[in-house]
Amino acid sequence: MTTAKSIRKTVSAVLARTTVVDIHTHLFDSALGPLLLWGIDELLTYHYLVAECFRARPDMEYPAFFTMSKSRQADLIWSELFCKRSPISEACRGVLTVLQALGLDPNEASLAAYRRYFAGQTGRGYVDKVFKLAGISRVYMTNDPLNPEERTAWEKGFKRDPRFLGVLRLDSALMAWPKGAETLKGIGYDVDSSLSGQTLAEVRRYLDDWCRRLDARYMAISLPPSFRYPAATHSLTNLMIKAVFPVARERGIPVAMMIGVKKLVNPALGDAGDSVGKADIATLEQIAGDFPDNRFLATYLSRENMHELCVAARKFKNITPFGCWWFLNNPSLIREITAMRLELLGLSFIPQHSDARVLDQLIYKWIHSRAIIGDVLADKYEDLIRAGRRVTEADITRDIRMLFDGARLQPN
Ligand code: RAT
Ligand code: ZN
Repeated sequence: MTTAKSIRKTVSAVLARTTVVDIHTHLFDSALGPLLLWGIDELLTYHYLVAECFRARPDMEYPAFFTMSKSRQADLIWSELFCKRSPISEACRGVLTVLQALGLDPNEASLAAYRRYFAGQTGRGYVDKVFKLAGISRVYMTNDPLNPEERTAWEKGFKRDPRFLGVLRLDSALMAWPKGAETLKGIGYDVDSSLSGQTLAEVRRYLDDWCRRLDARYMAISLPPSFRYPAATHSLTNLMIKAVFPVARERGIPVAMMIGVKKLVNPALGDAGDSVGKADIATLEQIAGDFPDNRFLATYLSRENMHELCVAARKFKNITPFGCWWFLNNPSLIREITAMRLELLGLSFIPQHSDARVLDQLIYKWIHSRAIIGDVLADKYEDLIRAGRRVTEADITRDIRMLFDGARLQPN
């Protein structure tokens, strides 16, 4: 039996040997070739670090950066954020953790040694290594059939790596309707800019076809803070309730809604130019209540919404909160959000996803998150022991599996 004294050690040992399922990444099966990013240049040009580079170099014009080659950008970011000052931010610290875990010295003045190391790695072998270091068994991709490169690869077909699960991402098709209608038309769906019965039926056919082709385990969309339901005059709301939810229900898969992103508040920053806004939790509550046969994975970008999400999940069993998304994926906030969820929801949520865009990021995102989540869990077990409850290693193993095995994403 575990005592309050040894609990921290036990929790971290159990966490270290439990592999996790990462339910939201932007990674790809290595059979999809160049779509899977990895290596030092990709790590350093992660959009989180691009934004930070402009903090260090406010004198630099945006185009001056974006017209540089990727390796020049990486050199600049290394010099500005890692050499001229201490790499304190979470995104910077992440790069150090990756280098250290790979056995590299994170104190190099230039990137030459790192580039030599990564040049010696090969696709599938490197995936094995990273999964092992990150303690991961499976990752969910973010698949967009409207990306021509991706669509061509799926249409051609390839032998899938069972560790990379498909997720149909909806943003490009549905967000800026009727913009997506043009593209859907171009790939054989008879839609027009209206939301007539015929168009909705064709959107459903698109979703169904591509869920089947990808073997999609859920459908996902990122939504602005202004997203509202009921507001059936809004085309996005209509597409969600009349196309996405019915298809998800028929297929027995969840819909992931990632809410609160204000796209391109600074367009000059590209991927790094999005911001956060507070959304209206009543929308999710009403959706969960009106569509009780659908399952919803939900995360928000604003800290305040994350508290409201816990309350909403207590009211609606078809809501599963997941992850600490993007600007919330920082140690102080992960700690706060995880504690709050354990207190309000017990073990009925998915504590974290990596959002990795670069394979190697899995290493740091999971090393960092495991440490914090382990700490918070240990606090909670200590509280149980203080209240006279016995806690065994087997209990802890069962609970941690429950949090990280992705069972809530299994099809109905
Ligand atoms: O965290 C990020 O990298 C964001 O740019 C987004 O990818 C976000 O996670 C999303 O999936 O929309
Ligand atoms: Zn993402």
